[in-house]
Amino acid sequence: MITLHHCHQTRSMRVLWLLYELEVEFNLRVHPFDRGLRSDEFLTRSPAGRVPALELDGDILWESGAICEVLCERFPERGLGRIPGEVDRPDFLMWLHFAETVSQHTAALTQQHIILYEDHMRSPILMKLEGARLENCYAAIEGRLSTPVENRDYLLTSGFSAADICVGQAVYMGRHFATLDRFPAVQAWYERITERPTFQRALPPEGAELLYKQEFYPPWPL
Ligand SMILES: N[C@@H](CCC(=O)N[C@@H](CS)C(=O)NCC(=O)O)C(=O)O
Repeated sequence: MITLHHCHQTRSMRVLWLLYELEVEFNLRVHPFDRGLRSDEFLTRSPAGRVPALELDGDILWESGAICEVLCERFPERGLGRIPGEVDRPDFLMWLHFAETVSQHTAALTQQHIILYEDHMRSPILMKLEGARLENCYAAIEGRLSTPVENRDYLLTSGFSAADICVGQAVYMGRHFATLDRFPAVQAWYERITERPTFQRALPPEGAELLYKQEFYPPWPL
């Protein structure tokens, strides 16, 4: 049996989206994004108190990139991974894990804009820097998606994969702090992949407590 430990709008959403794409049965345990993640009970599942954590037939896994790789290998039928020997394997690993490069900047911005709720705690320099570094990541995706390859609709030449899920979800989080206005290829790709019903199912349900209460957090101070 599979159980995903999830907080809305966080990195665990990429595992949730992947599970929906894989069409496998699983239990979903939604946790509030709060100190409960540091409880003794939760730390037995994720030793640094982070989501995602995945229970998989008696094993416990954490780290979203590793979880996505394991799930793609465990359920190969939907073709969302690329196994060793496949031509796109190196690009698959590189792009799937690039999601974390994108997300580290979003995590820093989330801390600055949301977790640190008093102005004197915030750093305008850090916010500006992290916003620029997030946009550098968008530029890398833009470069990839603009590479002249026939039918370059997805990150991999061989088509949609878990790499699009991981990076797409990282962009979903990032868009709360940096828009895609200057990145037309990323914008078109983002719209394409988030139209999928599986992405829509991975969004927080109506009325759920959200991490991002605003759609966009403008650079601070204004
Ligand atoms: N590299 C890890 C990062 C996990 C992570 O930091 N998750 C965040 C949510 S996006 C979290 O659980 N934060 C809780 C906290 O820092 O207290 C992964 O990709 O799974």
